[in-house]
Parts: sequence; C-alpha cells; structure tokens
Amino acid sequence: MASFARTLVVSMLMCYILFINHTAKCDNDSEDSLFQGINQYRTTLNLSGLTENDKAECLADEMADQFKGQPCTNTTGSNTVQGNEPQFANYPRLLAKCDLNVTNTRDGKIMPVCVPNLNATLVLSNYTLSQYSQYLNDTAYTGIGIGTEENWMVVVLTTNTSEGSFVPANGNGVVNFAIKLGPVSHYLVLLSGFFMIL
Ligand SMILES: *[C@@H]1O[C@H](CO)[C@@H](O)[C@H](O)[C@H]1NC(C)=O
Ligand SMILES: *[C@@H]1O[C@H](CO)[C@@H](O)[C@H](O)[C@H]1NC(C)=O
Ligand SMILES: *[C@@H]1O[C@H](CO)[C@@H](O)[C@H](O)[C@H]1NC(C)=O
Ligand SMILES: *[C@@H]1O[C@H](CO)[C@@H](O)[C@H](O)[C@H]1NC(C)=O
Ligand SMILES: *[C@@H]1O[C@H](CO)[C@@H](O)[C@H](O)[C@H]1NC(C)=O
Ligand SMILES: *[C@@H]1O[C@H](CO)[C@@H](O)[C@H](O)[C@H]1NC(C)=O
Ligand SMILES: *[C@@H]1O[C@H](CO)[C@@H](O)[C@H](O)[C@H]1NC(C)=O
Ligand SMILES: CC(=O)N[C@H]1CO[C@H](CO)[C@@H](O)[C@@H]1O
Repeated sequence: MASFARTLVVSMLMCYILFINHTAKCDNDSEDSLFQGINQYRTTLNLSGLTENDKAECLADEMADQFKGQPCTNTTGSNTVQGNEPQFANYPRLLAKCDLNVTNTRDGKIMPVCVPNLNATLVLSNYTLSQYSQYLNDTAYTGIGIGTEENWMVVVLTTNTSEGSFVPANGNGVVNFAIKLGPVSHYLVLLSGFFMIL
C-alpha cells in the first residue's frame, strides 16, 4: 500500500514537471514570435529594438492572469476605447508581487490583446495596426515584457527613466536573483519532495 502511494505521488510529480515544461514552452513560442515581430516593426520605423525586462515580464504575466476567462469581444484588448481600460482593484498587489510600485512603473504602458488561439499574425497586427502602434513607434520606450494566458497576451513597455524603468529603487540585487531563479526553485521544491518520499 505504501509503495502504491509512493508510485502515485511520483507519477503525479512527473506529470507536474512535464506540465510546467509544456506550458512554459507554449507561452514562450507565442511570446517569442511577438517579441521578434515587434522589434522588426521597430526596425522598419528606424527605432532601436526593445530589450527584455524581467520585471515587466512578471507584471505582464500577472496582468494576463487577471484577464483569464474573459472572452474576446469588440470592446476588449486592442479594441478598448481609450478611457474605458479595465481597472483592477488589486493592481498595487500585482505590482508588489513583482517587487514594483507605482513610482517606478508610472511611465510604463500596459497593452492587452485578445486573439483566439493566439494566431501569431493577428496578435502582431493587433499591436502594429491598432491604437497601440503609437506606443511601439515611440523612442521613449526601451524595454518590454510579455505575458500570456489563454487567448490573452499582455505587453508591458518600459522606459529608461526612473519613473518607468521597472527597476526597484532600492536596487535590491538579492530579490532580483530570487526572481531569476524562479523556475529553478520549482524544480528544487519538486526534487526535495521527490527525495523525501523515497
Ligand atoms: C531610416 O534611416 C535611414 C538612414 O538613416 C534613412 O535613409 C531612411 O529614410 C529612414 N527611414 C525611415 C522610415 O525613417
Ligand atoms: C460590437 O459588437 C456588437 C454585437 O456583437 C455590435 O452591436 C456593435 O456594433 C459592435 N461595435 C463595434 C464598435 O464594432
Ligand atoms: C485583433 O484580433 C482580432 C481577433 O481577436 C481580429 O479580429 C482583429 O482583426 C485584430 N485586429 C487587428 C488590428 O489586427
Ligand atoms: C491566422 O489568421 C490569419 C488571418 O485571419 C489566417 O490567414 C491564418 O490562416 C491564421 N493562422 C492560423 C495558424 O490559424
Ligand atoms: C511614427 O512616428 C513618427 C514621428 O512621430 C511619425 O512621423 C511616423 O509617421 C510614425 N509612423 C507610424 C507608422 O505610425
Ligand atoms: C534613454 O533612451 C533614449 C532613446 O533610446 C536615449 O536617447 C537616451 O540616451 C537613453 N538614456 C539613458 C539614460 O540611457
Ligand atoms: C516605491 O518604492 C521605492 C523604493 O523601492 C520607495 O522609495 C517609494 O517610496 C515607493 N513608492 C510608493 C508609492 O510606495
Ligand atoms: C520571450 C522569451 O521568453 N523568449 C525566450 C524563449 O526561450 C528561448 C530559449 O529557449 C530564449 O532564448 C528566449 O529568450
């Protein structure tokens, strides 16, 4: 009986590991292709490419999570009428989760789109051929983070000024390090669980 329980737990852990790898990969494909598409667009406008920003990516992930379960309509995502952007009461908490606050994110720009199955062509055109294009065509923005959830994709643009750098003002390197290690610590927790039951 004990060995059955052990086998069950081990196979559940295996599924979990595979599942994490799988979703990470799916997200990465759509995010990567959008990242490249946006920078190609910037090149055609004679602007320098945007560099990846870990904190912006963290916030983009958190924001995408907020849209989970919401359907695509003609008033969501890139169709949102300016002034009617969705407001999230827990926004300060989402910022805090990413070790950010309003001071260092004020000049950033959050741009959600909703595209069934994240069709890569439509995702890119939802940025380059919509109201969002004016922000991509802006030298003020220098960094980018991309998050995905279901049919939702969220781009967060950052600046190189202190109000939009998405760099914690206290410059706490330890926190940065911990977040970079995020995926690895998943495995460490899993591994220690693995050894505990053996
Ligand atoms: C981009 O820059 C090049 C050289 O600096 C110039 O010849 C070209 O007209 C520019 N294109 C646009 C779209 O500004
Ligand atoms: C959005 O869709 C609804 C019905 O689905 C339609 O009545 C409305 O005119 C559409 N609005 C725009 C701006 O396309
Ligand atoms: C944005 O994506 C939607 C699909 O949700 C599509 O119908 C629409 O044409 C796209 N808009 C642009 C400007 O590409
Ligand atoms: C993505 O959308 C475009 C335009 O609607 C369509 O031509 C293309 O076949 C779609 N691609 C996929 C993989 O569904
Ligand atoms: C990008 O911005 C420049 C300067 O504001 C403007 O001249 C140009 O028409 C814009 N291009 C597009 C495609 O929006
Ligand atoms: C910020 O970015 C702008 C535009 O890319 C550049 O001209 C400026 O030198 C940058 N400033 C710093 C402090 O990196
Ligand atoms: C944001 O964080 C910085 C330190 O990282 C702090 O100096 C600043 O007061 C904070 N701003 C708010 C509004 O909490
Ligand atoms: C946008 C993004 O996260 N892209 C990453 C996808 O994964 C490859 C490696 O597998 C990285 O090099 C990219 O930076």
